[in-house]
Amino acid sequence: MDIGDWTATPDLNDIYREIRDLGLETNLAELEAFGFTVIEGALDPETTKGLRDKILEIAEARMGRKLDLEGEADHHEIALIPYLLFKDPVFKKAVLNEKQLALITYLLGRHCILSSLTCHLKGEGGQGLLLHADTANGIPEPFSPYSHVANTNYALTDYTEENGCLAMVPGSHRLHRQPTKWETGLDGNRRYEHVIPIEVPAGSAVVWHGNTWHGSFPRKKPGLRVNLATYFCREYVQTQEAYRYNVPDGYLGPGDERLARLLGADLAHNWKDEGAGKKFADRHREISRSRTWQN
Ligand SMILES: O=C(O)CCC(=O)C(=O)O
Ligand SMILES: [Fe+2]
Repeated sequence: MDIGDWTATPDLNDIYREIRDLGLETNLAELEAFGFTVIEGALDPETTKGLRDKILEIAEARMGRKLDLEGEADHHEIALIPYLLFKDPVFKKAVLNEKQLALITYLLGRHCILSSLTCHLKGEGGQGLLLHADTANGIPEPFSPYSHVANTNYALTDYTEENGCLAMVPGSHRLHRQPTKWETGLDGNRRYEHVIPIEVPAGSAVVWHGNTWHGSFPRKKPGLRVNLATYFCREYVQTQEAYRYNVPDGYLGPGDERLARLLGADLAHNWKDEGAGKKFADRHREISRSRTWQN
């Protein structure tokens, strides 16, 4: 059917049309049905390599030693490499990648913001990252059917279970709760019976609803699994990383309106003596007019 300019779904009309134009309707159906979807080839090979090389360079500087992507034997389990956005222009490309951003916008509305941009750099060993929903940090159960947070996970090395890839529990976004301690395991006799490995080539983007149970498998061989977690939230959720008042001078240029919004430029709250300004009034008007959670 043609999507009209329907007054009941003002933002959804635009987001849906964009998703259709980008050829992502199947991804949208998967996201609704299973709580996650894979966009294969979301990144071209050059960007995938650029992101991976930069992350390794940053990780080496943090750890104070060389890392070996293929043969690394001394980095075990997972190290979080945080606050990547401002470290190189290539990270901006990942955040603004239009396919994943269209699905994130569907889940969180066009006023969503970037919460963090991190790598979970994984070497051999450990128990993996146990199953969890990202809807956390004080958001109470039962979770709402709509997302407060949502995630795009870029595979920057090939994902296989042995390599330590992402783990998902299909359909778990409908459970509206965190897994119990008996439902979090990935390995051996504690492995949760419904978990599946997301085995996809480097350059893929996996997008999921904040309620979906996921984690990542322990790596069973030397070398490194490199990801990029592009984590978004609604405007009322506190971001993990401090962007809003820390955008470097000159970082935003012409055409960067969406990025500015993702970094908190149009947040209405947190005023001082100037009081509630125009942004507050505009947002209030939009919210009272909206009929769907996609606004
Ligand atoms: O290790 C991974 O790729 C999963 C990371 C994760 O749970 C997240 O980014 O929310
Ligand atoms: Fe997570």
